[in-house]
Amino acid sequence: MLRFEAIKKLLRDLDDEVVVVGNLGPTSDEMWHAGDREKNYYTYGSMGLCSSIALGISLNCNNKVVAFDGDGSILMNLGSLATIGRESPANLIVVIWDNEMWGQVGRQYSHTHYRTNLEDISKGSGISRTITVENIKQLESAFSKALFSEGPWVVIAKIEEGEYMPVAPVEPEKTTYKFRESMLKNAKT
Ligand SMILES: Cc1ncc(C[n+]2csc(CCOP(=O)(O)OP(=O)(O)O)c2C)c(N)n1
Ligand SMILES: [Mg+2]
Repeated sequence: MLRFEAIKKLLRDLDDEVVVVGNLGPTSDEMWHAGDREKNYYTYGSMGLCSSIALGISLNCNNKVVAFDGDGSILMNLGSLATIGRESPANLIVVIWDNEMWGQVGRQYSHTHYRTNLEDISKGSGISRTITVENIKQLESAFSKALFSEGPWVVIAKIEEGEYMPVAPVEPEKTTYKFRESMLKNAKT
């Protein structure tokens, strides 16, 4: 499965109120090329922080919040899974795009290519709703189940690395400003 094809499918019919936080680099680029959304939050530069940022957002709003994380980034901040297990927000879905590599910086194999199992680590962190998917059909079915049930969910999506899209023309300050404005429209009181 190619991440860009999968991202296009998952975002195509997604409710406008669902927040999607993108891992740095190609994942955020692909989210933008799939169609920019008010509630997309792109984390350029912030390796390891995608799921942590999504966790923080999920604890402060009633929207469903989705992290589109990467295997390398999650490996750099495994504590984020432990904290997600500890806080257990029902509105959080973490999708880990697992290409078994640090793709953007040279496609070196990551630990998931060897013996590290991120689904087992999620379960060991107290996250009971987990699944590993290998193709788009399985992913769509897991994602829709996660959207319409209580989480937190961790979905490990095994992907092949494809060609990269051009870097998206987004700036961190503008992304944050636009995203904050959009969240304030329906802020918790
Ligand atoms: C703290 C920090 N260390 C290293 C980098 C350089 N870097 C940028 S992307 C990346 C790999 C990310 O891997 P993964 O999350 O699996 O995403 P992929 O590129 O495979 O889509 C690295 C090492 C960085 N941006 N920040
Ligand atoms: Mg990777």
